[in-house]
Amino acid sequence: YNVWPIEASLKKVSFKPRVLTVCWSDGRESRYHSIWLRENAADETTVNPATRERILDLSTLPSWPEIAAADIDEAGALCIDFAPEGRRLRFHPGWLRAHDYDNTGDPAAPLVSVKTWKRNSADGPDSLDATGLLDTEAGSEAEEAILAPALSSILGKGLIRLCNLPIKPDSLKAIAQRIGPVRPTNFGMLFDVKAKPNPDSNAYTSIALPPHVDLPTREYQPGMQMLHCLENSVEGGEAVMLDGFAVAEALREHHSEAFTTLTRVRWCFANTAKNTDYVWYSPIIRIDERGELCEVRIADFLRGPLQTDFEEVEPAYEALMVLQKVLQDPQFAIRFTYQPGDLVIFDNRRLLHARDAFEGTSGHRWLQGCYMERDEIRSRYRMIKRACQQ
Ligand code: AKG
Repeated sequence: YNVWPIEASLKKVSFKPRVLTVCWSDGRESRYHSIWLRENAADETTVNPATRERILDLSTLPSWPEIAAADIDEAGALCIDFAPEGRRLRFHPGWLRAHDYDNTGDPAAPLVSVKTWKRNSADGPDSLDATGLLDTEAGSEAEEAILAPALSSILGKGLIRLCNLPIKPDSLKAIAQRIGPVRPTNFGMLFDVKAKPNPDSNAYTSIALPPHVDLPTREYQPGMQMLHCLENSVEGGEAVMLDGFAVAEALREHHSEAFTTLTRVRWCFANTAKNTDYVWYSPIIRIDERGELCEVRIADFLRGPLQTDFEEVEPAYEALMVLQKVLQDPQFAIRFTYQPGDLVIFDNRRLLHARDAFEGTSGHRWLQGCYMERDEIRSRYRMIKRACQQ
């Protein structure tokens, strides 16, 4: 936790009561506010050493924290005497440098740069051999050698196909847990995608499924989905996957009015079954405050009746149909046939998945699936990177 790479050493420190300036060995100068430094100290009055969570409430300090003295100690760390507390606190130079306000780049930028792709993109989605993943020791280099590139692909391209995993029913749980906790839903911890009697989802039939995300009917639709093939001997049932962000970017570029309408109008997504009644309202494309894409919510078979201003209804449907046409453009979709032992892991708030109809009597098709949050992928990826630095 306290190990931060030291890019440069501290050379000189100067201060005013509320601002501290340091000069680094490579000539850079960094400024920090006293209140920011006080809040971010790592001592045990500020952070609980057991949990590494903050326990300091700034408003309980006698007054605004100010700097009474500052120097660089023999180990090269910055030491500050804070007034009026009279507390001397120490700051690791690597940490200070890593958190310099002037560091270039957005601290909240994605861990891996997002690369949208189409069917013929040179840098399209990857397949990886995951033979032996479950035989590796958890946290070992052998496990991380498989997980690191897989997680990087998921973060950057939204999708990875892992091959040669066990074809044992329920082994998905152990595989998923190598990354992080699974998100259970009303379909269970794991769900079985196979044609079954009395299906409670179109996925559990043999009909074709259009490009969709799963569970758009939830306020927070799962960030990740995993589909693990246990059997596939049917005619048909080819898997289809599209990068929903590539589709949204194409709309933004070529059909800007439709794009804007899709980011504005809230559609209803509903799934009313015998024992559950899930409903949520959301735009089909969501962008953040900087205009970056953050999610798509597309699933025609789970859209409920639109209720919006009278004047919005026709433009909303026009935009929807532009989207539906673009989704059919073959330049976006990749296709593949699941092999037993394949596991696809994809960002369910970015990627769209679909399948062709299959002939239910010609053989068996059985996928097991589960959900997970994007946070788990990011956390696991950071942990692997952290292990590499130590
Ligand atoms: C789902 O479970 O949401 C599916 O779309 C299943 C996909 C497939 O059967 O290939």
